[in-house]
Formats: sequence, C-alpha cells, structure tokens
Amino acid sequence: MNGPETKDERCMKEAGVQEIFKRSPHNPIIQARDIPYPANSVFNAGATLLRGETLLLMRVEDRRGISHFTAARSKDGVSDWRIDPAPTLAPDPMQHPEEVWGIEDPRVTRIEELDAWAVLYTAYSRGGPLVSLATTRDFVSFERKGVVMPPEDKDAALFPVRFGGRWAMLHRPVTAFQDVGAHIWISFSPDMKHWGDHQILLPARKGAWWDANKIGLSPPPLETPEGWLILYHGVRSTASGCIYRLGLALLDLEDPRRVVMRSDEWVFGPQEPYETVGDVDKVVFPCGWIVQGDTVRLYYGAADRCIALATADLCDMLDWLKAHHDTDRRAWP
Ligand code: BMA
Repeated sequence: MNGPETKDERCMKEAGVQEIFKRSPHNPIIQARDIPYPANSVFNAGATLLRGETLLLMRVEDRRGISHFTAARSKDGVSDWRIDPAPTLAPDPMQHPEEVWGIEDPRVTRIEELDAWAVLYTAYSRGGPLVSLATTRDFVSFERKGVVMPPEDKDAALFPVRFGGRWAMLHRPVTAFQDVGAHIWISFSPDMKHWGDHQILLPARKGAWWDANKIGLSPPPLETPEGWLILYHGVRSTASGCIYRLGLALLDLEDPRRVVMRSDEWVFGPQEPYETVGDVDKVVFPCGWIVQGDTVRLYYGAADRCIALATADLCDMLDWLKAHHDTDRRAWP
C-alpha cells in the first residue's frame, strides 16, 4: 500500500525527522470528480469496516456550500471505490432545523453492545455548529437521535464502550471568551442522550506552540493495550492563515479522564500540494482511522477539497509518542 517516499518525506528523513505516517502513492484517493453527481469538494470522512470492506462516510460539499454525507466502499481501502449515486444522509432542516446549513465531519464508532455504529457529526445551525448523533446498522438507513451538545461545539466522537456504566464522548466546545482557548472536553451519559459531568481533558497550549489556542479531536479514540490513543488537530494561526497539524495523546484505559501522555511535536502536517492548496490551504483533517493487524490506515481531508490516505504502524505510533512525550505539563494551561 505504501509507495516510494515523496521528495519531502526523503528530505525530512535526512534532516532527522522521524515520519511515522506514509502517504499513499494514490493520493488523493477520492476527489470531487469521483462523486457521481455535481459536488464542489469531498473531504473529512468517517471510516469503518463493514462486511470486510472499508466504508467511508464522506463529507460532500455541494455547489451551494452546504454539506451532506455520502458513503464510499472499497475492498482494499485504497482504490475501486463504489460511491453511492445520491447523498446517503442529507441534511433534514424540516425535521431538524439545526441542520439548516448542512451536516459536516462525521466520526463513526462501532458499538458492539448495540450491534450498530454511532455517528457524531457537526450540524450547522443558525446558532452555530453543534453536535448531533445518529445510529445506523448498514449505512443505508440512519436513525437520528438529535442534538447532543449545543452550539458552539464540534469535533465529537464516542468511545466504543462504557466506563462504569456510562458512555463517554470527546468534543470541543467554544465559548465567547476567545482568550481562554478551545480545548478538548470529555462528557458522560447514561443513555447517549443526556450528557453531563463535563470537564476539560486536553487543553490547547499557549503562545507559539503548534497547538496553541485551538485544538480538536480528529478520529474517534483507538483502543490499544497501552491506553486510548488520541489523534488531535492543532490549529496554528499565522499571518497567512491557519495551519492544521496533528498530534498524539494517550488516555488511561480504565479512566479516560486521565491523560497519560501527550506529544510535544506534531506527528503529521500539510506538506504535499493537495494538502497545502485547496478551498482551505494547509489543512490535514482526519475523521476516521482503521486498524488491521498492526497497520493503521488514516483517512484525512486535505485542504478541504479531497480525501487522502496515510498509513502507520501502531507500534511506531506508540513508540513515537513515548519518545516525544511532553513531561512538562506547565505548557498545558
Ligand atoms: C474546521 C472544520 C473542518 C475543516 C477545518 C479547516 O473548523 O470546520 O470541517 O476541515 O476547519 O477548514
């Protein structure tokens, strides 16, 4: 699945930067022209395995600027995508006024206990982006559960299991107080509908850091023998716009409110032309990853325009995190 190193990947290696993720030589793997109906862009897809195939629940932005979800299926997760001929899940502003400006950035979690998948997504309401939940058994029909977090809130995903009988969600609320920053929170629920016990889990750093002021969860938490692996995005604000890069953290397996490790450096960032130039430049934005054996396949939106794939070895990710573990928590406000 991995191709030869790109020129940038080779230069980084020569400079001593350890690149854990390898980009697919087929990147970008899905673009707007692959969608069987008119679309502006396709990006930020949730990912899972369904009947042995890779399924992506993709955010497709239409030519009005409103997003919906369309499913794509592939045997190898790289090529020969079979894409639904029409939107798989479209916004439904009549029944759900909070979806008036579209639905975005789905994160898909397989819930064995329910024999179903939970999809947390951003609904773009008149009051701002908020978090909604739907469940599905086949990615053909969906049952909307409605709003689970009021605006402004996004970048949400469920853990696949309960903790002490309660479901847990990671999400990223934003308050009107810009200078307090936007952090990753954890919340709990007895039924997936009523959420409470909210607390900040991972704060954005401050100052010049790559993840200063604004961070958010990327794909759903991944269970590993060493803890829940978290991939999150940091939004660095610069004079020429934002740069979206990714870092790693590890949460305690039994008590996910406990952050065991957090990387100091970013582990992946925009580099290739399809990541640096698009509708929004310099963005890598994964909403899904799939583990098979020891290989992690990371599906990410690139520059808010197309979908790309990078793979990594799970052991390498954990080793990298240990080597880049930021022990000085004073930098985390
Ligand atoms: C975030 C989300 C993503 C988007 C990213 C970069 O706030 O809205 O959907 O990919 O910005 O524009």
